[in-house]
Amino acid sequence: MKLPLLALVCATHLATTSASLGSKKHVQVLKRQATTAPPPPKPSTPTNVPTATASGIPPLSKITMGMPSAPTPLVTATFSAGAEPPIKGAPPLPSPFVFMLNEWPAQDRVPETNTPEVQEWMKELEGFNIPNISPTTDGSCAGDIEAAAQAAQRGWWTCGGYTRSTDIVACPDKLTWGVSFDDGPGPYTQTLLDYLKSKNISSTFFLVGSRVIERPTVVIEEYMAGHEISVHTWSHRPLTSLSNEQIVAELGWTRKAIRRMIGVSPTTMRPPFGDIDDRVRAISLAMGMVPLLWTRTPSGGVFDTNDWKVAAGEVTGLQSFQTFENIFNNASALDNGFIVLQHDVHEITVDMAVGYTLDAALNHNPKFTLKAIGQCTNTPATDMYLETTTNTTFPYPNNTKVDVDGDGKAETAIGATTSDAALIQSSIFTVLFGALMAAFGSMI
Ligand SMILES: *[C@@H]1O[C@H](CO)[C@@H](O)[C@H](O)[C@H]1NC(C)=O
Ligand SMILES: *[C@@H]1O[C@H](CO)[C@@H](O)[C@H](O)[C@H]1NC(C)=O
Ligand SMILES: *[C@@H]1O[C@H](CO)[C@@H](O)[C@H](O)[C@H]1NC(C)=O
Ligand SMILES: CC(=O)N[C@H]1CO[C@H](CO)[C@@H](O)[C@@H]1O
Ligand SMILES: [Zn+2]
Repeated sequence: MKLPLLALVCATHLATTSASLGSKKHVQVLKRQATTAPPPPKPSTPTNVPTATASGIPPLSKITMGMPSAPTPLVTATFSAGAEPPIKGAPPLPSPFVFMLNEWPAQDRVPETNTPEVQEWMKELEGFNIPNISPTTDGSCAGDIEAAAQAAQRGWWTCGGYTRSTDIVACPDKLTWGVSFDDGPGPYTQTLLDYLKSKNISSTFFLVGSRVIERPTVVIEEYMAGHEISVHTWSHRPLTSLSNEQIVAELGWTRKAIRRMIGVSPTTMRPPFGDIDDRVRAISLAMGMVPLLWTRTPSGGVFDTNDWKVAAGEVTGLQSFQTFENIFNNASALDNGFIVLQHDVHEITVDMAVGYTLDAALNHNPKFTLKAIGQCTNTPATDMYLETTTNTTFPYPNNTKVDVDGDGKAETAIGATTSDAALIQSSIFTVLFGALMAAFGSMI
């Protein structure tokens, strides 16, 4: 359906423009970080400064862009082809991956869409009502005022925090943290895996296809250690800015790369920057991938640890740690659990997690339970992959339609009664976090 143009920019959009600028900055920072000098450190006043418990991690005050690198960690576990994965019914591990240049799209670029693979994956959209929503200019509110004005109808998360009943945005149980790491595998992911193992913590890993083909053994170790594997696109672009074919290509190639390494295809995905709308949702769901976001408030507040801003030289390690503490404080007051954005692609963000933030979470009072997102949402491990799921509604089956265009009229039984209520505006977060994100905003 064609969306009507709105003359007025809704209040929610105005309130959240600064948050979207944050994610826009993220895009730019990722591109220029190799050449740009860090700005002078901003003042910070952390309440308590911990010392790292893990060995080899610098003091928090030294964790900042440009810090000296530690040696790249060595692989600590190897798994042979044919090894049995920890997921019931999963196929044995595939043969070792051999990279062939002509078998994969160029890294970190939106894959070409005129390829047989993408044309094949496009067939997965048949029978689905993919809303006719125009791509946004660049995935930011400020970059596309017209799209921002339609954010509510588009169900655009970036620009107002709009979610639908099919999105997973929190863990249901109070004081439960759904742990996840994005953008890897990176050169220091191994350090994180060793730490998670030593503390018996499971995480969800949102993998970038361009990284998957670089570090297949790390992907295998993540999976074999019982962590959850999810799709985080091929080139990490804001998906709302891409065409249907490009979104299919981004998801399809990443799913294919993951399956090549571990033999299974994730039933979940996380859009880069959280940039999702009803068109992106519909395509993801049609391809059998349920969107997993992170906890966010309609006033623009996000449970974003800012760890990526440390790697980009925008905030210090101390400031990011303070952000964590604030998230923990506020999460403690929630009636449900929470999902926080963290990254494992940079050495700095791994140091933050391994040296400080995971420890702070484990020692938190009141006590937090740390689980991977599938675990915290009581999703059986087998449901996390297409090859092993026995659930007829997760991911949503091909002939099931949900209210993907967000006009309040669900096209199917699933979501028919819940789609309207699913707007985060009407969720409990509204009341709880009304004032919170103003505080976050001023820190960034
Ligand atoms: C989805 O359903 C349509 C129409 O029933 C069908 O043409 C298409 O092949 C199905 N796709 C998958 C992946 O099953
Ligand atoms: C590790 O955690 C799982 C729950 O995630 C629990 O069942 C198991 O007993 C724990 N193992 C150890 C050694 O603590
Ligand atoms: C299947 O997944 C849905 C979530 O979509 C969940 O509510 C339901 O309990 C699951 N069913 C089984 C049998 O695990
Ligand atoms: C209830 C609670 O813990 N509120 C905290 C949320 O985080 C802000 C900082 O962003 C603190 O000032 C509040 O105390
Ligand atoms: Zn990301």
